[in-house]
Amino acid sequence: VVDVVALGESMVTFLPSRPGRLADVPSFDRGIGGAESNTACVLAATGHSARWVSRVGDDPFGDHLVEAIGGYGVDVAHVRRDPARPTGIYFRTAGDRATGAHEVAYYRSGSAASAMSARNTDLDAVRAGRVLHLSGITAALSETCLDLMRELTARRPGRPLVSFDVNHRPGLWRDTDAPHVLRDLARGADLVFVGQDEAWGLHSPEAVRAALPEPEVLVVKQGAAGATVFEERDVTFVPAPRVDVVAAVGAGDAFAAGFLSATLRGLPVRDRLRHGHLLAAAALTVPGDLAPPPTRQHADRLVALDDAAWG
Ligand code: KDG
Repeated sequence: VVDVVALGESMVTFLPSRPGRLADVPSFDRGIGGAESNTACVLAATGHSARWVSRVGDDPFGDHLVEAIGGYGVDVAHVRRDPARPTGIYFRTAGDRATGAHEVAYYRSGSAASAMSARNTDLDAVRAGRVLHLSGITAALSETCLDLMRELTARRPGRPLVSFDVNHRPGLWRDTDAPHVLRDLARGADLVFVGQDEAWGLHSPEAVRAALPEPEVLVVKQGAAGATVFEERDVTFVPAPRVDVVAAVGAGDAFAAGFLSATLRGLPVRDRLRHGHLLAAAALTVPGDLAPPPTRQHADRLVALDDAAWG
């Protein structure tokens, strides 16, 4: 059984080769993006079996995504090629170091992945892992993608552990009431990751838990401060290490990978959070979405450092 199956859209990413506004930058470096495949890549890089399920165009960017994500050791056998629709792409700046604010320009509407549906997706392959990792981005792509998300978060016996990263991307939502839709989907998950800044206007982790009691495990990420986990009656806050941020994008995906990896290994809650923080720190300190993570042995040694080292 594969450890983690991640489903979602991935895109070829274009990162400005120098600082500045997107309107001014003359050239870009190519990377890969996609929240769910990022998580799968980090999991594979830390020794887990991971599968990415998606659709891409039958075009060179689709080839690149399948090859690059497969190159991380992720199983891409269930990625479908769509001859009629293109692979999505997007451009983004690294963002302001202090505020994390960055510019994003998506070219993904009508993409191959936006045509994903419960009918054209191999649901058995999607549910074949110990964990199914999803994010709120998919729900914003199209009606058929939203239906697929509802199908996958419906509580049913024998399903894998359903992990849901809220990932509210305001630029992707138009007429729909995104907070409402995302909260409904989160209710159906077993493990939810949500940033305090995207948590329905609520101002404390406790308020988020009160509004979202259903998931067995709720992780509220509090930016540079750290994160709080609610699990049964326990509430655990673990501070994040201080790092010099190069680009925040991809950090949430890496955090989810670290937390999921430690969950699969049955580690205690403090260590699950520390593994999340550690892999997020690796992603925060590179310009692209993905950083080479520490090996599992190395990460275990860092996680075992005493509290003073962890702030
Ligand atoms: O978490 C990183 C993602 O936001 C990025 O890779 C692009 O998936 C993406 C999106 O839809 O914003």
